[in-house]
Amino acid sequence: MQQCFVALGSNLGDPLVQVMKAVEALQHLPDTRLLALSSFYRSVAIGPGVQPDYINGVAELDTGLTPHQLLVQLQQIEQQHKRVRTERWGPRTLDLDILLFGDQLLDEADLTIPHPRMQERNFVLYPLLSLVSEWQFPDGRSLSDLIKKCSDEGLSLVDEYSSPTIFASKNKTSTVDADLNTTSGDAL
Ligand code: A4P
Ligand code: MG
Repeated sequence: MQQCFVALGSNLGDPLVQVMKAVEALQHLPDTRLLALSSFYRSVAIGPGVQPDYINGVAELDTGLTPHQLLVQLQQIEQQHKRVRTERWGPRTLDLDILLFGDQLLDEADLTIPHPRMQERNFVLYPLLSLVSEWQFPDGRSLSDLIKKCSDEGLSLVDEYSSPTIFASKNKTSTVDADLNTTSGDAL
């Protein structure tokens, strides 16, 4: 099993509902447990034109899938949310990106890990920091160093999800089902 982190983002439809439905779908991935959910942030969109704000967060998983198997599963969840791919960085109902997969480094046509743009994005780094106080990247940089250089401008915490939610411990064998409407901030 590998510890991995998946970024969730949405800025079309009802973004908070979309990401919470995606969290439910993550709980049903094969050979995978949802360990924790970060604080969630509203963030100003980076991309072309005028776009609605995003809702962004990070999920921590424990998975027996390979990185490519996980990517296929995440793309299926995106499709179930009627994601239409138009222009790069265009608005989307749901975006699920693999940020980190254990200490693996991948640079393939369809999959780069760590996610190539995560180190400069406040809407990724701040939610991640709510889950892990420190992380060493393969290039030697640390999460705490990156955060020091990364402004939180354009980010605001979502009230209902301002603290991380713990679903299961890495050492347990079964997943605890948490009620997403009531667990914000409550460790199980
Ligand atoms: N791909 C390669 N590596 C990965 C990975 N680690 N995880 C490939 C997931 N996919 C990965 O992705 C394009 C291709 O990237 C996939 O087919 C996969 O094989 P996509 O989801 O179809 O397209 P995209 O997300 O528009 O492209 P890209 O370049 O991944 O965009 P980013 O960098 O994810 O940026 N602003 C705010 N505030 N919040 C956001 O969440 N997100 C984006 C998307 C732009 N602006 C944003 C946000
Ligand atoms: Mg993506």
